[in-house]
Amino acid sequence: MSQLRQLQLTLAILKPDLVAQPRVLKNVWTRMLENGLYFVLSKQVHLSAVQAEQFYAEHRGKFFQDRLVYFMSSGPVWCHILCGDDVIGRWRRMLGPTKVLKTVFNEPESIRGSYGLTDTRNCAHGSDADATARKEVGFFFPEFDFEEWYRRQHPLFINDLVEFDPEKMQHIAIPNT
Ligand code: 3AN
Repeated sequence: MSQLRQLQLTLAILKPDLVAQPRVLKNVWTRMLENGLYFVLSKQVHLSAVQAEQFYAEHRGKFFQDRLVYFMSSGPVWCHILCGDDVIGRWRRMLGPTKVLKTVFNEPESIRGSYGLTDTRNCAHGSDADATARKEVGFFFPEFDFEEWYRRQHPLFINDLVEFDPEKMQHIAIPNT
């Protein structure tokens, strides 16, 4: 039965506004773990303006592009490859809608509703579909091999044979499994 299930992978970015507030950052990580999201790989990155512009290439020319690029390169971000059942939808639902100025009223319990500052400085990112997740994971973790992960690591994650290592900020195989 469990072999028919396939866990999904996604990219989460915790943005500079959130990373700049250590207690809030910790709260968000706690929420993620309590919601049963698995951390496959994590890294902290300080994007250059050029990299931020490349990552958000779909927003080229929009009125908020400059402020988005400036913001995303203004300080370090945490990038996480997450996995879980329907993790793309679950993580995006935890985030709440993009536009914080409405979300604080409509979904105050969501991460953006709780901690978002403006429509641009909206705490965090989540890929919106499988194909986007592949592309975005590749942007930050070019070494990550999806097929290899599904072959070797997926059986451990799907059977919950992993535990969270806070030093590495990732779930690793429980010894002797
Ligand atoms: P999401 O991150 O929720 O998938 P996108 O992809 O539409 O939303 O937008 C990417 C980022 O661009 C948002 N996370 C936010 O930082 C910024 N952004 C989007 N729409 C606006 C807006 N109307 N005003 C200011 N910033 C925006």
